[in-house]
Amino acid sequence: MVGRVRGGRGGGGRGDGVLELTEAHRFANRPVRTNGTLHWDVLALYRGVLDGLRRAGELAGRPPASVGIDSWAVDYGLLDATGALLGNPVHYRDSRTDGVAERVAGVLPRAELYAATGLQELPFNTVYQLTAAQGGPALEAARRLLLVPDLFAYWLTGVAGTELTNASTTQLIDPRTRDWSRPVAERLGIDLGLFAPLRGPGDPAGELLPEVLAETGLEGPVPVTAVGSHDTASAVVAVPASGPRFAYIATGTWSLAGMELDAPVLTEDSRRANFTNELGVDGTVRFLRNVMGLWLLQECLRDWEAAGHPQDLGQLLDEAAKLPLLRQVVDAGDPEFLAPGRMPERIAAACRRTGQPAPETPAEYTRCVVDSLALAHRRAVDDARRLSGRDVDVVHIVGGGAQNALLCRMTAEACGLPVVAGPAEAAALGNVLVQARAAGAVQGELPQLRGLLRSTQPLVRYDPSGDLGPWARAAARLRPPA
Ligand code: LFR
Repeated sequence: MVGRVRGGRGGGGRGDGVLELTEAHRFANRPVRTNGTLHWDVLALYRGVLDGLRRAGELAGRPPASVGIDSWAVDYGLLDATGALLGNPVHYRDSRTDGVAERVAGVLPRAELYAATGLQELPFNTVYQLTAAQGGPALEAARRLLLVPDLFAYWLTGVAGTELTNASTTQLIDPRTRDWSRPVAERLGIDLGLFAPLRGPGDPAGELLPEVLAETGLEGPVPVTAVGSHDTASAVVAVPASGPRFAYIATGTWSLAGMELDAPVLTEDSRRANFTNELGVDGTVRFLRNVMGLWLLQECLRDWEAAGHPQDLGQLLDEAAKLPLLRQVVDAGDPEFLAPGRMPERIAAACRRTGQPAPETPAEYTRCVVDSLALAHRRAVDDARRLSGRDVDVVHIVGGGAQNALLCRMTAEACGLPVVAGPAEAAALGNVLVQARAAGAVQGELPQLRGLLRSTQPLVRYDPSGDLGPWARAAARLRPPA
């Protein structure tokens, strides 16, 4: 993405600012399974980054004023003493972490781990991945561990750092001090010396190396800026909220649903509700729950295509919109849907297990996924309000799902709150805004940056009808009263 940003008069957000994104290059991210392990093809992705930089320079007719990188969280590459990559990073959806959280709980009880790190238990948290890798040759040989966006930044600049918002997803950061939790690392035998020094969004992260300039045809110096390198942290920057009483849902492959807080919530209630306290830009906390997201539908589409029945997503959503509401729902927060493969079959089995008819047609599956996501959004928003003690007047949906009108409408219905949808490219916009601010092109705190979003980005509002009964009844199907 190439961003052009200029703040409005007096610090941005007054309606006369400029914020434009141009897609210079888009590339596929196709995981590869070898020898029974699911990997990220990071060199292919890095190739995509280099091609994107070249294209961005060509489009703009000059080198970028700054480059910033964000990606998904938790995963990492290991480097040896010479800086060479030790094998392809393992995908968080790989089964190597099956049962590991349980083992870790035997060493460090869940309540203690949560009180120290505030992270929801997801099987793929970096701590569990490192525990699974312990004793293996790669970790033995490793001298450096770089989270995925930091790995790309290292290849671009030769400078190794650990960006804080993404570091907070490792389960090794104390969200109160916003620094490493040494006691947790010690108890779990994790060497914090593997991590490069922490840096925060807006910090300088080096300059493009001569070899990168040569490869991309750019003229240096080109600075690289640390952003909210966790894509969700960048997406939350781009939530166009006008006041503090909002919830957000960053939808895409995942739905990350929750609230922005000033301080973490580390209570037992919050742990049991599986709420996370990831760190956000400008000292904020992203208090949210991971919901499976449009992955459920993406995997169904893959399955139908592999079976020789490719489907058109737009058409499926149109048909699904005409089907009856909430005929069947599954628990979209359930880790049973995490791994790839056979998604329609797994959804059908989950329906039958909860005494509901299995969907039959692709449109019925689509309806089931959308309703299930809306129901999970409702639960996450309600839980976030209850656990944080803060009220909510509006739900913002950002990310790719903001373009899915059925999902936005159903989320408004399920939550009984207005939904404001957009921007769809939230992570890219949040990334660019943090860079622009570091470069002095815009000024202000998150409210000013969000003002600039409101005055420049198209947003769509969905108002609820107020009939919450069907949603409460559908929720009870998944969680019958004890
Ligand atoms: C979204 C995301 C989520 C994280 C998951 C795995 O892209 O970054 O926030 O929990 O991917 O890294």
